[in-house]
Amino acid sequence: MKIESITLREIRMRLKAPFETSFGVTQDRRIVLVEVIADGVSGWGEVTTIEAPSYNSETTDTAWHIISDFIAPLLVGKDLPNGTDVPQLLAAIRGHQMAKAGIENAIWDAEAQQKGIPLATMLGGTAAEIACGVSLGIRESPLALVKKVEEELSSGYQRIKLKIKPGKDLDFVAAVRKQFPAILLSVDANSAYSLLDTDHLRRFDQFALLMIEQPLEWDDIYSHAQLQARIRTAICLDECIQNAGHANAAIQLGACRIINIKLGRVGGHSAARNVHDVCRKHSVPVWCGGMLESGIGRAHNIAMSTLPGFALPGDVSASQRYWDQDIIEPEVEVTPHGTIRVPTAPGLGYSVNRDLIDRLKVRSRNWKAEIQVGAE
Ligand code: OSB
Ligand code: MG
Repeated sequence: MKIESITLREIRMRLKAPFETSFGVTQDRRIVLVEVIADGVSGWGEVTTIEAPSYNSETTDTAWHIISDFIAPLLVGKDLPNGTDVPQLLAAIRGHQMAKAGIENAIWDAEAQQKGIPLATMLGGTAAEIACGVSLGIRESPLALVKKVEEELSSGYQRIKLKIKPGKDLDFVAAVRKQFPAILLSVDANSAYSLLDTDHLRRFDQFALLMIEQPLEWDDIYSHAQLQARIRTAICLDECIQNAGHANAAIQLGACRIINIKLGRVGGHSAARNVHDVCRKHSVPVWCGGMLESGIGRAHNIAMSTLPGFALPGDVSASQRYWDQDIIEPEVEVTPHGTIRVPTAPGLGYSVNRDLIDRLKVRSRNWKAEIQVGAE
């Protein structure tokens, strides 16, 4: 597969409603899309950074910089046997997994289209539909949160995740659990607590939660092992797991019982599959996390979620929960029983709405392979 051209486009998309986590409020997304043309076929990827370095260390602008100044010049014109070769080529670039994933995933899409098979199949996925949950931002009151949960449950979602932060936690979870005693319920703290809060965090044990996601520091696996030994609720790691080695360390240390896999956070489909395989070997269930993606990132998440270790409902939900109009067609829809049917067309299996992308675009940059002219 010859990488003939790479195009970066930054688009702006406004979420239907602000999304509040322990690290801040997001409404206006700045999303970098990657289009790779390989052997005449166009593949798409999304860089899943948020705008500020408050989830991990990457941002929309760091990804633009790393792809522009290092990744695109390195890859354009290269002839790669397949997408699995990309991590090796990019190994000299430390970190910046989300930037790398945007590119690698676009190459996977192009390759699957060339082979005429769905990306899910090429990754080794088997599921024809995937189970969906929702991630709900922090609300002003427990009552407002209960109403929102009710609405999502009536749309069919199989698991509800509540964002929490100190001061907006136990009362909110208690109200939801009281109203819905039997649902699959989890919480996500995005690193808002420390080990000094162990007694406080133990109080979540009373709610029979499926998991508590990333309660402690974003890069501290060891503290999570100490916490997991002291609470009953299963810890799920998100931010801490940036590669398969981290997943292995976390499992060996007893730092978590569940792992959330995000394509961007671990650096693309190859790395995600490695994390998945480590977890599966140790019978640790995984699920697909979300980063408020546009349809392109969402479509990659759907393909990845078809792997057999994805045993729990993910944060992959309908386009309409986020956007007035998504950039893929058809938009991602959720069935009344809370699943997404995996598309069967080659590659990502959705078509990309180029006109809409053009309208949402605020900057773009292109690299083309030098055309070989005949021998002198
Ligand atoms: O921690 O899972 C997270 C959004 C932005 C940054 C981090 C997270 C999230 C979400 C949203 O939970 C999941 C989604 O609906 O895309
Ligand atoms: Mg999370």
